[in-house]
Amino acid sequence: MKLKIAIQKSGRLYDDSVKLLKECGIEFNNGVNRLRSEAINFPLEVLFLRDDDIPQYVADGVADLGIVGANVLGEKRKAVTAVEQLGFARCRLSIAVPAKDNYSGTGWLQGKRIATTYPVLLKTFLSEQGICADIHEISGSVEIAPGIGLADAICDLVSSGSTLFLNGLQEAEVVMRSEAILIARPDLPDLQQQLLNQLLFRIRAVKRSRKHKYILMNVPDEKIAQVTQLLPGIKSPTIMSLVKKGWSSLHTVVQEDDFWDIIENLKEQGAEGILVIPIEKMIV
Ligand code: PRT
Ligand code: ZN
Repeated sequence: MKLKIAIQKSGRLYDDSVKLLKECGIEFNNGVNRLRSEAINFPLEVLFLRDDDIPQYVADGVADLGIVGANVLGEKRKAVTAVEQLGFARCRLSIAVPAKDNYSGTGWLQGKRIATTYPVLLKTFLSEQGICADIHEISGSVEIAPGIGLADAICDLVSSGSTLFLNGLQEAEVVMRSEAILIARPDLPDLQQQLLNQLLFRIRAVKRSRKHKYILMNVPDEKIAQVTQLLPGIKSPTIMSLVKKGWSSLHTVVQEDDFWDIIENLKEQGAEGILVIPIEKMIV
């Protein structure tokens, strides 16, 4: 009895999908041109597929699980369960119009030709907005469509925005926000469900650890109360006396985002020798 998980064969999801499984302690070979690989130390088989095919394979039960962008899942509309957001491959599906045009709101799109590889998501968005437009489905290089006179606007994925900029386009509307998600077939048998639970436990420990850092600092004894107050959400840090009299070492776990906000205040309160250390797994 094992779980089969489909991940992208190559592309933007590949590296982070492999990294996540490996950080979950799962060892497998992922050499080029492999179609499948058996994990050595977990009952898991990894199938390498095109991302567009993953929802169908999971819906058909050929794979039990899959990792895809929420955008692909939204477009394909297959009968699968979204299990967990994975926090990588973040992007948005956006409508973009020529930068020189004076975009004035969704009314601008009325009657326009919009090129996209996401006709289903675009159609839903436009009808929610009460806009009637002409959707041109194309299979790639969407960003050049307005420049060659194929369309007035496009609907495509954006992350940094530089592709739009280089093609003289401006982002006009966000149709959906996306990130990689773990999907499962809906009728997962009990034993596979148990394996999925084990895998999820590990995935959540990895996700949590990515957001947190272990920090250590030396603090004058009389400042321990003030410094502790600055550390958000921490009730009881570990405090150990240093050999140097009147000083202690304070250890705690903080969310990295919070940490950067308070570092100056910590230093003002006399904290010294601040070390920030990555956490490999975090189990609560
Ligand atoms: O071969 P296969 O079909 O498996 O791969 P693919 O070519 O269809 O997909 P791939 O590898 O390009 O993307 C896989 C997934 O990564 C997408 O479905 C999204 O969920 C996610 N993702 C995240 C992105 C981007 N960011 C992204 N920026 N996918 C594509 N892009 C493209 C976008 O289409 C545009 O051409 O990058 C360009 C814009 O990027 P910026 O940074 O210039 O804005
Ligand atoms: Zn694809």
